[in-house]
Parts: sequence; C-alpha cells; structure tokens
Amino acid sequence: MRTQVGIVGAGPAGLLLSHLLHLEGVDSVVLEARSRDHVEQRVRAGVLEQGTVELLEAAGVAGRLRRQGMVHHGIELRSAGRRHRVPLTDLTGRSITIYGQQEVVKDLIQARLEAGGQILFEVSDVHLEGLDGDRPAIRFRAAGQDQELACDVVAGCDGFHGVCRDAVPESARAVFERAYPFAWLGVLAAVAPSSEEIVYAASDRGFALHSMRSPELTRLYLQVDPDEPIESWPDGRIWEELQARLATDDGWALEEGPILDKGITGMRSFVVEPMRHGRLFLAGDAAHIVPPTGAKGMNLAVADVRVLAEALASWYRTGATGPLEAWSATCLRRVWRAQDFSTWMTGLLHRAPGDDAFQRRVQQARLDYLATSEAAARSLAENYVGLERV
Ligand code: FAS
Ligand code: PHB
Repeated sequence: MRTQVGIVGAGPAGLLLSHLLHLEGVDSVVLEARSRDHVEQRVRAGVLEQGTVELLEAAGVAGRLRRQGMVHHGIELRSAGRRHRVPLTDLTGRSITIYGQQEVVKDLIQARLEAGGQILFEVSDVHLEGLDGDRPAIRFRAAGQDQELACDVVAGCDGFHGVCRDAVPESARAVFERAYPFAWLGVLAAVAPSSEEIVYAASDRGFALHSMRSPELTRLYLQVDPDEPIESWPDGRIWEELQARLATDDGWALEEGPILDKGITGMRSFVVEPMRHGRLFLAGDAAHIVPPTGAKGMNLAVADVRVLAEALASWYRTGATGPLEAWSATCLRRVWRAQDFSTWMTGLLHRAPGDDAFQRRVQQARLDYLATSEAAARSLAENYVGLERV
C-alpha cells in the first residue's frame, strides 16, 4: 500500500488530521488497533473549546454537533457549601460546547468513509521504519496478513499507550512528567443533569465534578486514590460520595439514576519534546497528557493537527519546509500553556493526601479570590474557553 500521510490511531487527532488533509487534497490512510464499535463507544472528554467547534464547522463535520451540542456560557466553582459562577462569555466573549468525544469520533469516521477515506480497523503489530530517511513505512498486520504502508510522512496519533512515541530513540527525545496522588472515577448516569452548567466542587472529602452529555445523561467524576479498583466503588457508594462532595448550603439537590458506565482514569502530566523526529510527527495524547481538570486533552489534540494539516498541505503545494520545521515548537507553546492551566486547576480543587491545614487555607483563599476579583476570574475564563493566540 502507498499513501502520502500514514496515520496511526483513529482517535480525535488521527481522524481529524485525515479529514483536514483530505480537504487540502492530501491522501492519508488511518490504521486503528481497535474496532470501529469500540472507538465509537469509548466515553472520554466532553468539553469543546470555541476554537475547536469553529474548526469542526469550517471542516464541514459539525452538523450533529450544532444540533446536539450544548453551548455553555459559564461554569460553577463550589467549596465549603458555597457556589460561585464564573461567567465565561461575559468575561471573554467566547463559549464552550458540551459534546461527547465519542460523538466527534463518530462524525469524523462517517465523514472520512463517505469521502472514500481509508480507515483500517483492528490492525496489530504496528511498527515504523525509515523515519530518518525520505521513505518511511508502517508495517502492520491486518486480516491475518503482514502488510506495509509506504508513505512520505507518519503521523503518530496513537495516544499515550501507543507505539509511535517509542519509535523515537531515547537519545532524541526529552520527557517531562508529573504523577498525581489521585485518579478520577468517571460515571455516566441515565438521569437529567442537576445543574445547567458544569460544577467543579472542592470539598474536604475530595474533588467532584458534575457535567453532562445530553438533557437525559449526566456525566460525573470523583477524585479517588490512584490504586483503588473500580470494584471498591459500588453504585451506592458513588452516589453517597457525590452527594457529600457536591452538597451546598442553599438546598441544591443532585438527582440520582441508573449508572450506565463507570471507570477509573489515572491522572498524569506528560510532555515529550520535540514532537517531531524526522518524518514522524507525534500529535495529541501520543505527545502530551494533561490532567482532565482543565478539559484540555482533546482540544490540544485538535490544535496539534490543525497546524500539522496546514504545514503538510503547504509542503506538498509549494515544497515549503518552514511550517513543518516550526510545527513542534508552535504546538508546544500551547501544550505548556494548557499544562500550566490544568495543573493549576487540579491543585486548586483537589485534596492531595499530604495537604495540611495551611494548604487548605491557601486553596480556599484562591477560590475566594476567584469569586471576588474579575481579573482572577477572567484569567481562569480565557484559559478555559481556549486562547486564540499563545
Ligand atoms: P486517543 O487516545 O483518543 O486515540 C488514540 C487511538 O490510537 C485510539 O483509538 C487507540 O485505539 C489507537 N491506538 C493505540 N495504539 C495503537 C497502535 N499500536 N496501532 C494502532 N492504533 C493504536 N480529556 C478531556 O478533555 N476531558 C476528559 O474528561 C477526558 N477524559 C479522559 C478519560 C480517559 C479514560 C482517557 C484515556 C482520556 C481522557 N481525556 C479527557 C483525554 C482524551 O480525551 C484525549 O485527550 C483524547 O482522546 C486525545 O485524542 P488522541 O490524541 O486522538 O488519542
Ligand atoms: C466532561 O464533561 O467529561 C468533563 C468536563 C469538564 C472537565 C473534564 C471532563 O474538566
């Protein structure tokens, strides 16, 4: 097989890159380890920055998003039973949209297949060759046969646990990472959301988040110990803990309902530099992971491939190598801005095991400052809705 851009991974990064390249007349093939069903059912992110929505609209894949996505103009911070709304749109003129990541994936797969795009699902034994030359190749197994995809460029969009990042010699990459002493237990419940907007709650018992996926589906998260098995969280305990952490002193009530999906996701910060090695470009979670507190993960993946698609199209059109040479540094400015915001929001709202009374007073002082200072609230808001320029 031969194509111009070989893409490993059919998550938001790989699929959107393939679609954007197609719009520029550049061919690609997407290789995905899992089944189509699996990638379309995987419950993950839910918050789209305005820039992400505008890009999907301009790329012609936002029909369902526009119909089903929920546009939000604020978020709520909750601590010590008190509620404070951060008016995102009043402060920045921009909004966010709630639309499940799996819905974005479904829309992109449909768009690619309708345009005759090639996505090979359930491939295995992927490994990369020739990255240092001008004729890289991706070897893999599909339908029980060894295959090779010859290409000009490889896009490693295979997420944090993929294989592409490790194709870069250790001597040619620098890794920056932080581990956190907690994880998130994510819950999808068949009950109408109890709040019209996202609620971030910092309680003495730990962090909790109330989000949603539709007028009938509530998405909730609990801070838990990183090594706790999901089995130690029966539904009753989950609801009891959510009620305690989200409680307010004004009688707000959390509605409960059947839990459709639950899982524990480890939390980490991770960046690999540079994001490029020869003809390999690492985009999305393959290159960086941020704590989900800032709702940045998927939006960063979109930002990476927006710039990469433009740079590759320019290279094919004019032979210009400048944008490709600058791509990694361009993305890393946004990655580190998101890393700073996400780690700051995580520290603001979570209770780490070693936190003493001093640390809790400092956290409460930060939350009080956000409730009283428009400058402080605007700084949170502009990072949360997504910065146009970094
Ligand atoms: P993805 O991981 O989405 O996609 C990578 C794809 O590559 C996958 O389909 C995988 O099957 C495939 N792949 C892996 N190895 C391969 C191989 N060897 N060969 C071929 N294919 C291979 N972000 C938020 O903003 N908010 C959240 O609430 C949130 N929750 C999350 C929960 C979980 C459990 C996880 C893991 C992540 C969460 N994230 C969240 C972050 C997430 O949304 C990512 O930022 C987003 O999926 C990044 O997209 P991709 O870079 O495309 O990577
Ligand atoms: C979600 O709706 O899944 C969500 C919302 C806000 C976050 C993380 C996840 O910070």
